[in-house]
Amino acid sequence: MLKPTPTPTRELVNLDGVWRFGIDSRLASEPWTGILDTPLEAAVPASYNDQFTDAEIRDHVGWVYYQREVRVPRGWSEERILLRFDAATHAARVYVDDELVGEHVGGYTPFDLDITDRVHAGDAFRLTVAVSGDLSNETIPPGKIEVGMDGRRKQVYFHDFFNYAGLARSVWLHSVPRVSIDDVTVVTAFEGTTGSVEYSVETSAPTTVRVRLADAAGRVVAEASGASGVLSIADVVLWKPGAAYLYELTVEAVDGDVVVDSYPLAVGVRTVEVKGHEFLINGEPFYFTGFGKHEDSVIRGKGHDDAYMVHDFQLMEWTGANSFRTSHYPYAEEVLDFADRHGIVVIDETAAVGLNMGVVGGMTGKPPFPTFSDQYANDNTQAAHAQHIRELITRDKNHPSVVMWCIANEPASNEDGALEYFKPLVDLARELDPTRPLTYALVMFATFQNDQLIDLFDVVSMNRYYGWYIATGDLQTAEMYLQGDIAGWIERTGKPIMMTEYGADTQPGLHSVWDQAWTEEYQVDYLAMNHRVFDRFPQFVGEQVWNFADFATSNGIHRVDGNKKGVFTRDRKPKAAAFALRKRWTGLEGRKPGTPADEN
Ligand code: BDP
Repeated sequence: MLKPTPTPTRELVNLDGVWRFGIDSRLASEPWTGILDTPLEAAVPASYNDQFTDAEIRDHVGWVYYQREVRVPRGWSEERILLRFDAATHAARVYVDDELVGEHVGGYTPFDLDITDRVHAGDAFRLTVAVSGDLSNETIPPGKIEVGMDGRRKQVYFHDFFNYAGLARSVWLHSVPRVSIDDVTVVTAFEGTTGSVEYSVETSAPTTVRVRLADAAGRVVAEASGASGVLSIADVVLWKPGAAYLYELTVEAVDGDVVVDSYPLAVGVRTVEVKGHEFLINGEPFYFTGFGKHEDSVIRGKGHDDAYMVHDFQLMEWTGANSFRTSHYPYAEEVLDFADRHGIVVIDETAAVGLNMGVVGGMTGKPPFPTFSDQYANDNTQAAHAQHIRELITRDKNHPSVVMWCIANEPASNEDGALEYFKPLVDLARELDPTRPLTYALVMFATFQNDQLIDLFDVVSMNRYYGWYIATGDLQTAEMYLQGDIAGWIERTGKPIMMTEYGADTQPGLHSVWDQAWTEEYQVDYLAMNHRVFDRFPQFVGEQVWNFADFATSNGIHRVDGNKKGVFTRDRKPKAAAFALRKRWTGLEGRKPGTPADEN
């Protein structure tokens, strides 16, 4: 699905701002049939939960309603008119005046609704959006609604970040021509100094398609006509980690001499490949440094914010990070565009987090009932997961920054049924995108002895907390565990291995000369221990610390004002570990990880 972009043939109106807001329990039965009877207003884009002081709103189970008036530009009478929601977490029903015009399930992928037949150019309409943050065992991510002793419904979930809900990304009204470009796919490669861009274009009706590729200075370097083909670029400049270079592909649908639709796509020419135990970008071994992140900030929750985005990328660059994982859901498209432009490498993860009943069993990893069963991850869950993968890959397939899909975070890959659940999903992902490697982030209790999934995937991504949840405060023992664990995976798989999570909760300002959990020194020493071990294995292809910044979680006695494993605080102040990572990742001290000794 193409991101709405202004072009000579397309226009858009941004609908962000302050909307009328109400929760279902306080509204009349059909809130969309008139002006919402509510004293509340909520900002968009932002999760609604922390905007109010009211606990009933923060922890609301059920639907909330957003409403505003929208005026259709008067010049749009010949156009198709669409509403675009960059995200509605986790489900939405959309009403134009009194009518339901569409629904969407899945909180982190966009959707378009064609409302051409319901609105008129120049006129205003009432837009009402019902959004639900509810999670069940058949949603991605999964959850469960429990009813308490007082009859209150409560959302329970099996992931470690606050279940923020609402309109956390932008909303648009946009125009698309009657005959339009509906999708564009590019696959890039190079041979010596010649690059290639294989493209294919889908249009809403048969029409002539032509494409032209311009370099960063705007010079046209290749042209072609036809809905699919291969463009060749002499003296290609590759998109590289840390050295982004983008061409612009202009796709046009033409009728005789008239351009009926035009759409621009940024294209980075690069290849990605897994070979033996190496992860290759442009044929060269790549070593990931960086973080698992969250879309999370005070007040706006998961609301996208350009200023936070710019600052987060600045901090990543400052620490020497070359990559991050979109843990644990697809991030706003603006984030991927930014990564494309700045040469930051992305592991793009689905929202499939919590497919693991073992987490309920705590450190024993013993599920109260099987994860892959009618009770929990069943056929409907799998169908929702499949649909989510479709929407993710359709949205993000053209981003050069995205080098790998992560299909799930910490699924119960040690349990029976995992293979049957995941095999069709892996097949689907490979069919949708045969070019990128696949991975899943491996939970601690899925070991090289009991994991049932790794053969389906290309890269071993380990989430490991030796020295934190296991061998707490005992880095010597932790080091032995970690060493044995990595060695076991190498022996079993021969695939590239990386650490997608390792971290220690840290309260800034807490200090100790001992190996004392929660202190800034312990976080530094914990990371140093991990790095010592990683550096012993040439098969190791990367390290992404958990987490970039502290973030909000649900209540729990093991969480103090959220998860504190951030290298930065929630308001992005560095803890001591940030300086330690900067030294390692920028090579200020010794050699940068992943660089052969003779390059130092
Ligand atoms: C891992 C999860 C991550 C948690 C982290 C932690 O993947 O979402 O936040 O543990 O416990 O299991 O900090």
